Amino acid sequence: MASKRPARREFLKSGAALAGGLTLGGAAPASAQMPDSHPMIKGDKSQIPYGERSRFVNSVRIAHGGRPSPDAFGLYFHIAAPLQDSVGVITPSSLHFVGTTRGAYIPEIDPQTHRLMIHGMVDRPLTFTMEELKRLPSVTRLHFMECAGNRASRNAKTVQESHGMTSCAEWTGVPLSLLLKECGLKSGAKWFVAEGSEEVKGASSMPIAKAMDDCFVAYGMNGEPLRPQQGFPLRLMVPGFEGIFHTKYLRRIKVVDRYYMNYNDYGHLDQDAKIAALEYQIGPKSVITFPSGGHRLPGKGFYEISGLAWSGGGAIKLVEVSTNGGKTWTRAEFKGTPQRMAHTRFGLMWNWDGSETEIMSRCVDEIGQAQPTRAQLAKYWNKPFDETFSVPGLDNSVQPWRIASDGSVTNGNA
Ligand SMILES: Nc1nc2c(c(=O)[nH]1)N[C@H]1C(S)=C(S)[C@@H](COP(=O)(O)O)O[C@H]1N2
Ligand SMILES: [Mo]
Repeated sequence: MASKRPARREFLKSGAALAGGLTLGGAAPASAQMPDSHPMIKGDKSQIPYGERSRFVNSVRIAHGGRPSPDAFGLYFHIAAPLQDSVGVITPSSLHFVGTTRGAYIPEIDPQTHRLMIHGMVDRPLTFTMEELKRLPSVTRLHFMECAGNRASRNAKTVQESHGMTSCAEWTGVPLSLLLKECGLKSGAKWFVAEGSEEVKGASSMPIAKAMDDCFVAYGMNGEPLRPQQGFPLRLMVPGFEGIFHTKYLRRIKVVDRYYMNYNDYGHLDQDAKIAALEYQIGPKSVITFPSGGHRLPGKGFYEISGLAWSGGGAIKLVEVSTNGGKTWTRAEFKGTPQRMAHTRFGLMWNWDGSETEIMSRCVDEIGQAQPTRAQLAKYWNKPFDETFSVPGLDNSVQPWRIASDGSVTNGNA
């Protein structure tokens, strides 16, 4: 493993910088020129109650996996976030990915009438109004969420198509442990199940230990109430666990003594114990978001490679980037302090010499789990590593991006 920390001075000396500046090749900035002034945005007064982004910014979500969304029945399925345009670690609420279990729709819920019931193996079954929940001590945390289908693939053309089913937001709510203590857990209470308010509802059984550790019922997202697509007025947060556990429109939590099979278990959890065990906690994963599939580098010279890393196992400890197809790896720089079970932004200064190459990232989390390559995963699953290979269960493999000499970027797995 050839890993070294890039020394800034060394980097600048190595020819990336000339005459005190970074070499930007064909895209070099002009010398000092007075920038234009501009008229006001038309209809700007309408933005007083609620602001909108500039009409020059047009990054949007897309239907995931080629499935039309909404479909012929008007139902919404999975929608992917535009990671290729992302900066920092917070996904704006309007661009957060959307995961809906088969045939789900967005229920319109009046928070005044919404209730959360906690029952089952508890001493005092309780029902909370939203007002009551908001009076309780809260937590505010940055957490990623990721759907099971999110993965490096041969077919994806962009990082939005391959990895757009993950997002990261700041969530606010009440610790589930506090609510469960209020109800009083009976001895023998080992699992819990959560139920949403639409017609297709419910998450698979989750261990009580997770509930008492870091689950919370969230009513806030990115500084405002949850958006309807994210579960307004209340959702369950199960940090680091697969997206499907984060029950939206949360109305009921039942404490039970054994694993309960419910709707989500059929056709989702695998019969194979080896696969099923891996369905809970998201493995360490990283992906380069710039440059990535569909981007085009205007010419050789300096670029900051930028990407995201996350793990259900805790905070990201290390991200390494290779700019030569995996031959050597360099430690990337963190932008800000990595948070537990949250997206971490990384960057690496890179001077592209204009020749064809492949770039990729890999990461390690705080408990030492390392992100595998596809070849390593094929070996783990004892499958031939060829065009037919797909990862059973969750797939956290390395995503390579191929850079052609004309600067165009394509999927290295294709
Ligand atoms: N009530 C309810 N909760 C749900 C779902 C759903 O369809 N209904 N989808 C689940 C799935 S599969 C995922 S990946 C996450 C996605 O959360 P998001 O739409 O806020 O990104 O919500 C989960 N919680
Ligand atoms: Mo999902």
